[in-house]
Amino acid sequence: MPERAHSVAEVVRVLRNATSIGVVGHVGPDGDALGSMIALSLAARNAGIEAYASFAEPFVVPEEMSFLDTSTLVAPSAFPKDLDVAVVVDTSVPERVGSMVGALESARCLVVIDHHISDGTWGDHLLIDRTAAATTELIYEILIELQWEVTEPVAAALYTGIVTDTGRFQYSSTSPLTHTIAADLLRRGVHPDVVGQKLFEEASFGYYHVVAAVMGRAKFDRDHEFVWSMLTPDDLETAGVKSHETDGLIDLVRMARGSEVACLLKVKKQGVVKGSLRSRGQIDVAAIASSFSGGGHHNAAGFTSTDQPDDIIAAIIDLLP
Ligand SMILES: [Mn+2]
Repeated sequence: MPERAHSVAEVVRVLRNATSIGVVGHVGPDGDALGSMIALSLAARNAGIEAYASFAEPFVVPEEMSFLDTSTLVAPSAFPKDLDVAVVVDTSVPERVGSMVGALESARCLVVIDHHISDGTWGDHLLIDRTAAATTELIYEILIELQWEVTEPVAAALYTGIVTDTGRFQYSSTSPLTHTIAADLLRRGVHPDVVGQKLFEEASFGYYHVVAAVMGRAKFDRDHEFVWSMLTPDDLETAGVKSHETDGLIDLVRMARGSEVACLLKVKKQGVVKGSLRSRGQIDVAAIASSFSGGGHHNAAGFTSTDQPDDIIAAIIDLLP
């Protein structure tokens, strides 16, 4: 597949003529998904177009992103059907938008904007750019082309996508363009210190106990340069912490010097296990994730499994050199 399927120009043409727009991100939206939804819908509404954003249940905006302008956000049940243009952001597969599929497919036309590896078969118009560090980089490019105003709230949403998906401008996906876009967003009023504090420097006190439990359980297989740990439903319950507050845990698990690959297994109540994988660059963890029907990028990927945690870890170690 080419690095960029279809063009910004094609998406711009569709959006320019839209009479109503609904933007949907993947379930459990991260900063990039939520930032993309908010930025595009808000800029469209400011441009005089009827516009909404939503995502499937659980419909909860993560606390650390609650500083964003959520005025275009509606509950999934209130998301309009038969929109002129529906836009899927930060994923390109129907399975990742959960219950929103029906509403999206009832739109006159479906646009998909994403930066993940994909077969790119869903939607009428696709913009899939694997070189983009964040979907909000693509949204930024589209808004500039459309000449829809990038106000401070729009800029803050775009910046949130970039700063979270690049690990604060650190992952290998970070490009000169990433910084150029970020620079323009600062010029438009984004305060990186304020956004950074909200996104990265606040947690509930209960989170300390979750960190202690997960880090205390970590194992380091030095032969395979593989470090891993597990989060249990009990950890969350005891500490009174919600699952979405634990997105940063993998960044602690992967710190061990001498580790090449890290894995965090989050065991859910129904015996479902969500796995996060990270690589320092030698190993393609997207390939490992795909053996569990998951996906992602070379250095960061994820999957869902109903196997026992020990069996999952054994299967991963089998795939390591
Ligand atoms: Mn993303």
